Formats: sequence, structure tokens, C-alpha cells
Amino acid sequence: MISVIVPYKNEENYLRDCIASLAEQTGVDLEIIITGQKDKVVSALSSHGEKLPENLVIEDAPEDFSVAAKRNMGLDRASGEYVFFLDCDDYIMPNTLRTLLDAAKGRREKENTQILARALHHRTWFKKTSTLAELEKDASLLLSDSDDFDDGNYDRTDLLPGILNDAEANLDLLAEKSRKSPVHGAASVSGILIPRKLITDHGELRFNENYRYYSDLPFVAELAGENGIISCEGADYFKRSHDDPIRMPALCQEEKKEKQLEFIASFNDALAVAGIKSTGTNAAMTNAVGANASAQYLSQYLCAYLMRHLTYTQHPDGLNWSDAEYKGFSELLKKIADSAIDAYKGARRSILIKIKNGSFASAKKKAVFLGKRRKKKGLFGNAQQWSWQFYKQIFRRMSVKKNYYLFESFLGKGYGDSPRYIYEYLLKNKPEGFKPVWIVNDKSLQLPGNPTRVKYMSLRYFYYVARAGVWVTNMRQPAWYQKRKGVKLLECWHGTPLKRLVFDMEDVHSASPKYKSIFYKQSRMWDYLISDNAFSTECFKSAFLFPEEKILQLGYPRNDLLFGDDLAERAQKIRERLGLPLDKKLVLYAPTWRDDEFYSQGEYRFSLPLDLGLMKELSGEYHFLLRTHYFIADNLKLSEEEKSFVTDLSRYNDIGELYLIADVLITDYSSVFFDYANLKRPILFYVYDFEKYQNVLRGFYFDMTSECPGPLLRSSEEVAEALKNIDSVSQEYAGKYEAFCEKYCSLDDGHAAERVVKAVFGGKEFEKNT
Ligand code: C2G
Repeated sequence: MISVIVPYKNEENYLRDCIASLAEQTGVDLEIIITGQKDKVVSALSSHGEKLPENLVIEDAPEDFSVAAKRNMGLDRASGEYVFFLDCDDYIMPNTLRTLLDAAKGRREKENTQILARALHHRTWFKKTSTLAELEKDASLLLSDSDDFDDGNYDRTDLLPGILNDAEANLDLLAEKSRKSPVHGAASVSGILIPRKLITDHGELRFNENYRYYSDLPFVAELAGENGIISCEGADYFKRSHDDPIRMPALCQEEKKEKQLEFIASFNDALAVAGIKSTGTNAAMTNAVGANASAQYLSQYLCAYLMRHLTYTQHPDGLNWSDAEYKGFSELLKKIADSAIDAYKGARRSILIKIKNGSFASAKKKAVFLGKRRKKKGLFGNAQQWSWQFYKQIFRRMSVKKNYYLFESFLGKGYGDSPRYIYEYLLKNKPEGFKPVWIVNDKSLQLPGNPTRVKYMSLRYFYYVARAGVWVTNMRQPAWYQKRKGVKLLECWHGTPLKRLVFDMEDVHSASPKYKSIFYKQSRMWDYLISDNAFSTECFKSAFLFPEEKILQLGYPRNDLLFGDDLAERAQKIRERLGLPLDKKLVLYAPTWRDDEFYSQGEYRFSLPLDLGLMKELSGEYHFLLRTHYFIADNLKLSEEEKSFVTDLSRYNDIGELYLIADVLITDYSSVFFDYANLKRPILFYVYDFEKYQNVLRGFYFDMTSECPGPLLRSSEEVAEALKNIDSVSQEYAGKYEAFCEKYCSLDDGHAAERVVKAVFGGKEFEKNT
């Protein structure tokens, strides 16, 4: 029997996945021991009235017990022949325990040795169902083992002998794999199947409860001893990085000062149990290494650890270590084998030697130099990197100009959205010395008021970002941006949320796993956030963890243009300017983007799901306007024939003007319909991937099936049908439309920009119009 020990803290939504993954194990006899606060464990596992599995035991432990203490409690209780540690936020694939058991038993029967068998580790920030879905798309993800040696440079094949000493394992394959996915070693006890006898033979070994973060190292090093650890293909351990490190950091995500010193102390212990007891000569060490796989592993691990903290990340935290910390590392380096240091070449090797010899300042200098060279990509770096250096070294040292007002809509991709209407109001009601600057990329765009114009990420952009006293934007500011004292940042945001955002998203499927923590830091810099309705305010509070007192619930300035007695004349002018037919009704198709369809961060894919062949049949009555989301990198390719009844306006600067001319809107999960509804014109929802979007990608803040002011349509045929009968569709949805507007559009009245400007720049404390 295997005793699986699961230390539990407060990761309620994660625990279910963890235990479910144990229930799925095949061909093994299990005992599951969860150590943690009993009432919380029970409520986490039976919140939907489920019965707890019969083979599950809960050992009651206070929440703040260290993980070492909780694991020890589990060990005291365990009665299996094998022990396996699984963290409560992690999960394993169904064959994992069987595979590990076979490997361990096989070795015992053949060679009469007790070995540790370890599953391949994979880092994920997804829950189990999402991971399985990802694996279905790309099984090679299982090769992307997260990695103790991930220092960006090491030739990983060098690391394996000694650890990967299993004759059964296909060494060639693993070596091949290791380039992409090296095998983990002993840094973590999770995912390792340990024969109970080995623990008993080591005097009933336990974890050192004085350590909060690094109690695993000495424990595993001692058990691994001379035999090392076999890494087993077909056994897969998913280590979950919490995608919400703000509210629920994993131990490895906690940023605590004392962590480094604890690492050094625990590493010392690990070296001691691996047979390296005092600052010995290198000859003694070489012997130890020859005899002991743990010692060899630890030597390599230490060097890789230092490299990772000094040269690999973008802002290496190793550069901030104190002298005491460097001294600790220096002592450790003196104890390990030189061969581990010599495995590095050039500047990296020299950094390690300098630390070993106590030249810490010089080691740091070298690391900084290496980092700069890496970041610059080539000797001189690209223009943007140079501009950023100017920003940091020169522009940010110049004074902040209170009268510089910086405006930006969708990263310079247009002149529109709320920043535009706030700007136009300010133009008519100029504050003292008003010097407007627009971030806008298209040189041909005509802007009223003759503002200074800068291109996104150009040198002048950095200049104004550094000096402007006011920044009005509708997206997030860049991650490197640090707001200076005296600067006002007005965040307009870009829509009433339908799809779940940031902290309300369970699994972030977009390109960056650090999304939540970056978002959190950025949004702390916003002085104001505009909200269009009470519903948005509630969403922003939970999705952005944003304080209510900074939210201006005053309506959307971007919707001001949808009001007035001259709508028809303005629409006519826009139609003429765009050369659109005047005798046909216009249908605007404006879908949103899909989190899982991207080329790279911020560059999303799109292929038109609307069957234009079918739409052509309606071209006597309708002309179609296509508008993709600003994240979409693909250009729509229309044939000459299609161009006769379809116009692509994806790059048009302000979608608000397209609302004005459109007689019907087709969208999906985009927030565009909240704005368009102000016009009271028909809306169709073309939601061909509704289940996936709702259940896998995002989830919604409201029930689309009951609240939407128009029909949910699954196919192009249904869309065509609805367009043919648009009047009866409108009639059918009239009641829902009215209720919808009441709830979401009641603050929009054509004067939101005025209210916002008065609240933010009016000199008074801002008043909330709730
Ligand atoms: N937009 C556009 N064209 C589209 C889709 C969107 O011009 N085809 C613009 C609209 O102004 C819209 C805004 O981008 O309101 C936001 O687009 P969404 O599709 O709603 O998606 P997203 O950018 O993820 O923002 O709180 C709202 C959410 O943040 C959604």
C-alpha cells in the first residue's frame, strides 16, 4: 500500500483536483492522509454534498503549522509500505503511482536496493481539466518538465548521470528530452515515491520543522544517498503555480527576506547528510562525489541555483542579496566539487569562482554585465531598449510637467474610446496651460486641437510618459512603468465586463502566467477608474481587487457620441466619408478575441467564422462591416466579389463611429453590445463556441441565455435567418432590451465626459454620482 501525504493550507479550489487525481490512480492500493485544519478540509471536499473517499484520513493540524510539521504528522500516521508526498495544490496523472511503484519494486527485486522513484514534474497554472485539454492539443507538453537547473545556459545533458542511474530507463530518450525538459532532482520531496523501509533505516527520518521553505532538501538528500533517484517517464506530477500570488501565494511565490539564509542553512544540512561535513579539500569532495549521487546532484544544483538567481531572470534578485547571504553561498561553494563549477564556461564560471573567493562586488558586476548583454539582444540592442534607457537615465530625472496631458486609446492603435471624448471636452474647457499629447501611430489621422503626437514606444513616447502630469488611458500602462509623485493616472478601461476578468478568472489562458500579479501592481497606480454602471463597479471591485472609493461610476465618455439630435446627419457624413452604400442597411460584425488562440503575447489569431457566402444572399438589403478586435494580428482577406458587399474596418480608429452608422450589430462576448444598446437598435449574438467560452476559457458575469437583449445564434444559417426577420426579432426581444438598458446603460446620456472631467480635474474632491 502507498500512503499519500497531502499537507493542506487554504487552497480550497485546488484540493478537489488533487484528491480527484488520486481517485483516478489505477492498479494501486492507497491510503490518503491530509494534514490540515479538519473542518476546512471537509468543507472543501464536500461542498457539493459529496461523500469523502473511504481511504481518506484527515489529521487535524492548525493552518499555520509549517509544511514540514504537517508532513511529519502524515509520516507518523502512515502505514503503507511506500510513502508519496503530494501537495494539496498539485495533481498527478492517472498512471503515475503505478509507474513509480513498478520502477521501485523492479529495482528492489533485481538488485535488492531501495530507491526513490520520481515522477517528471511539470509546472502549470491550470486546473486539471484545462491541463488535460491542453495535453489533448499538444501531448509534447508532458516533456516540458520544470526544472531545478533552469539557468538558461547549462547543457542539461551533463547533469543527468548520477541521478538518472536507472539501467531500465531509456537514457538516450531521456537525454534527448532533457534538452527541453531536464529531470528534476532532490530539491522537492513532492512526486517522489519513497520506500518506508528507507525512512526507518535512517532512524525514522523526519523533516526539520525549523525550516519553513527548504525542509525538503536535507530529507531527500539523505534518503537518496548513494543510489540517487530514478526519474520515471509515464509518471507525471503537475506542480501548480498559483495564478493568484496576491491573495494565495504558494511557498515558492512568497517573497520573504529570510528565505535565502534559510536556503543556505538547509543546503548545509543537505551537504552534511550527503557526506560532506566540513570545509574539506577538493580531493575529499571528489571522493564523496564519486561515491554519492546526492552529493553530485547537490553540487550541480547549487551552481544552477546561483546562476538562476544572478543571471537568468529579467531582474535578478541575487543582485540584492546581502553580504551575509553571499558569504553563506561562498562557504557552500567551497564545499562542493569544482567539477560542478567547471561545467560552466566564461563569465558564468567566473561569477561562481568570484563568489567562492569572496569577491562579491565583482561577481555582481559581472552578473549585471551579463544581464545587460542578454537583454540587449546583440551588441547594441534595439531602438526600444535604447529609448527605455533614455527614459530611465534621463527623462525620469527631469521634472514632472503638470500641464502635460497624455492621451492614449488602445496602445496608440486609434484616436477613440473614452480618452478621445475626455480630450475633446478638455479642448473646449481648457485647463490652465493645457498641453495635450496623443499616443497615436497612424500619421494620416486628423486630430482636432493640433496636439503633440507620439508613436507608441518611440523615443518621444518615453519622454512624455516620463514627464506628463496626467495620463488618460483605456488599457493598462506598461509593466515597467512606475508612476511618479504628483502624476494623475485616469484609467477609463474599455468596456462593461461580460467575460470574467483577472482575479475572477480561474485559469488564465492568455499568454502570461504572471498576469494577475502584474495586473495587481499596475492597477495600484490608477488614481481613478471609470465605470459605466453599478454592475461594472461590482465587477471591478472583485476582478481588479480595486477600492470602491477610487471608482467613478459616471457613465462612459465614449458613449457621449451616441446621443444628440443630429445622430442621423453625423451618421450620414461618416457613411459618405467611408464610401459606404447609402441605400442599404449596415450590419456591423464585431466579435471579441479568444484567449487560447494566439501567436504570441498580445498577438491573437482570427479566422472569420461568419459564412460570407450565406451573407451574400442578403446583400440586396444589407452591407456588412467587419471589425476584428484590436488584439487580432491577422488581416482579413476578402475577395473582390466579397468586397462588393463587405467592408473591413478592423483598423478604423473609433468603433463608436461605426455604432452610429450600423443598423444592426452582430457580436459574441465582446463588451461592444453594452455600448451599442444605447442606440436601441437590434443586436444578434453569434456564439458558435458558447460552451467552450463559458466553461473553459472565461466564464461570464451574467447569464447570457436569459439577459442578452437579442438571440444567441450558433450558426451562420441562424444569423442569416435572424437578419431576414430582423423586425420580428426586435419585437421578440423588446422587453429584455428595455430591462437590459435600464440595468446597464442608464448613466449614459451624452454628458459623461463632462462629469468625469469635473470629478478628476475640477479641483474638488470627486463626487460620486451613484
Ligand atoms: N472593440 C473593437 N472591435 C471589436 C471588439 C472590441 O473596437 N471587434 C473595442 C470596443 O471598444 C470594446 C473594447 O474593444 O468595448 C473591448 O473589447 P472586448 O471585446 O469587450 O474585449 P476585451 O478587450 O477583452 O475587454 O471590461 C471589458 C473587458 O475588459 C473586455
